[in-house]
Amino acid sequence: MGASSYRLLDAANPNTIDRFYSAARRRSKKTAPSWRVSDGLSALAHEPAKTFAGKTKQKANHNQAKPMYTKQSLTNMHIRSTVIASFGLLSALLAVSNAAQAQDILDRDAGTPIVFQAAGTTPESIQSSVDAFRAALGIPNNGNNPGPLSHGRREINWDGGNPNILDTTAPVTPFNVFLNTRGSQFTTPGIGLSQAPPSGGPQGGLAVLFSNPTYAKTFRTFSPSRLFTPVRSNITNASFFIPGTNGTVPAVVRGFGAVFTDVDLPDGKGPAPHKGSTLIEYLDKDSRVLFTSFVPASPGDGNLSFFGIVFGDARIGAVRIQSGDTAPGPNDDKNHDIVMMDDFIYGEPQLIK
Ligand SMILES: [Ca+2]
Ligand SMILES: [Ca+2]
Repeated sequence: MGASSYRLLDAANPNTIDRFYSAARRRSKKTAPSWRVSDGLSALAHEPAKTFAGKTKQKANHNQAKPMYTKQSLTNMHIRSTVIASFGLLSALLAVSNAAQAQDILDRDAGTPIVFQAAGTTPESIQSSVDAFRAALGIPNNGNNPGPLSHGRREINWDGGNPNILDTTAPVTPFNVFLNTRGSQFTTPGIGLSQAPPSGGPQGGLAVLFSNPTYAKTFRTFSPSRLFTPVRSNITNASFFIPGTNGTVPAVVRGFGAVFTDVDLPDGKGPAPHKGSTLIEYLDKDSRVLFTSFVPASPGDGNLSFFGIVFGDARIGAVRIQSGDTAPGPNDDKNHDIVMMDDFIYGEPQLIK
């Protein structure tokens, strides 16, 4: 695919977009067809790009953009403490929605995961939470080593091992770049998944991929210099395999966490429960929902969020992520919370018993 095919949302080429999109949908496979879809998810998954109306983003609660959890609170935090814990209005609203969900979906046989979450204006705002999550998953980072391995974790930062790599990769699904080396496969009901810097590089980054120059400032990386995103969808599915088997041996992991940029909702306003825009759903090997949570928000451009959970044993077979309430393309404004993803961190894939 050439660079021109990145310009998928270019309104000047609707026929090309539709043809590409149709072909992509015929190719795409769902890894867990029995996923229980939360309100509105399916409707959002294929939301078409809208025109860029140039609306001014509502800078809600700029001053509230700060870490939602202290380092201390991250230690031994589990579902029920997350439900109970509240540090200010944002956390209180999150807790309310978490409480309702936890009551509804928590599988009593699934164990109680430790929850790690943070949000704020800078990478430092979430760093301690990410590091605590890494430690809980295990040491070492197993890199590209073949499995099965008994300990450690895997990480993907989308950066190609070098912050100077600024290429925008063509959207593809399934995304198999790390299938053999790190035991994870990603799919989307959209056209595909791409790695890109917010702007710049040979293909222009997200600003060109989505034909929206405002994206250069809307998003920021946690690990320089690239982010990860579905194209023509806000849904990313992850499944796991034993590294070194090229996807032939399915696996389960103890935990999974992801970094997000520019999660604006919930913004602390409005009646509770106030729905978030960004959601992670964890499923077992039989596609039963183990746990679901919104990702904490930090309103304002380019802020960062992290959410991850760790179970006592490897029982997560798949993860479904809704990043933002709308597929990328429109301006990030009061009507659209556009969100990009950065680092994925997960437990060492284990054989399914
Ligand atoms: Ca990165
Ligand atoms: Ca946003």
